[in-house]
Amino acid sequence: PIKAFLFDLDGVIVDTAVYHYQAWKRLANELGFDISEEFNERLKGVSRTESLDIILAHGGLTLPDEEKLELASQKNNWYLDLVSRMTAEDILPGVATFFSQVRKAGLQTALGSVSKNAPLILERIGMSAVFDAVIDGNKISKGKPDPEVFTKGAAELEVRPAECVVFEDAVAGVEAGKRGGMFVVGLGSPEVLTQADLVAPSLDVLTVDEVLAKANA
Ligand code: B16
Ligand code: MG
Repeated sequence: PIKAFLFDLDGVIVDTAVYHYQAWKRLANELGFDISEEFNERLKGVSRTESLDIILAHGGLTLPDEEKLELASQKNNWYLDLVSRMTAEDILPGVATFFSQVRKAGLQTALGSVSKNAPLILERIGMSAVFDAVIDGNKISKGKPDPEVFTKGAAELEVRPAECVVFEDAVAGVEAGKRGGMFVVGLGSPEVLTQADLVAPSLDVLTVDEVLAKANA
């Protein structure tokens, strides 16, 4: 039976995906090209350095590592500027209700984010003490679609992968959960999140009972 729920951060708990997109777009524009929202899907759940590599390849640019470090830190500064203005009001609709159901059901929770800024974001939105385990970009060596971020979460909670449900909005994150041997709830569109076991537009339209019924079936 399912014992734990593992949550992605960006796009599941808060909509920082929009901030990442704005900051990357600004960087691309300064480098003389543009990125679209559709292209941005490829960056979701992917680490900062890998995202930059994907963007530079898209713009047909090859740059020395030194310069790449500088660009990545420039992007992060713009991103942090947006994050610093976040409050609990930025928590996505349905998250609070869903978490109270999670607690009532006696399930354990972990955060599974490849973002190095995850602890800061949790603090901004007042959710630092909500998760039983927090796995973020500072604790892992491989980003999504590698399952590391979720298998580490399961290990820290002392549950088996088959006892976990992953909640993800990104193609790479859904793949990570599946490769980790977990039941994956995709939050977004079924045409994009084709590998997910169950897809809903957001946590707002899901109940814990409904998820448990499907994951335990
Ligand atoms: P940072 P998640 C991911 O977070 C984002 O989806 C992805 O767009 C971002 O590049 C990555 O974190 C790294 O973030 O630059 O803050 O370390 O979806 O795994 O919560
Ligand atoms: Mg995400």
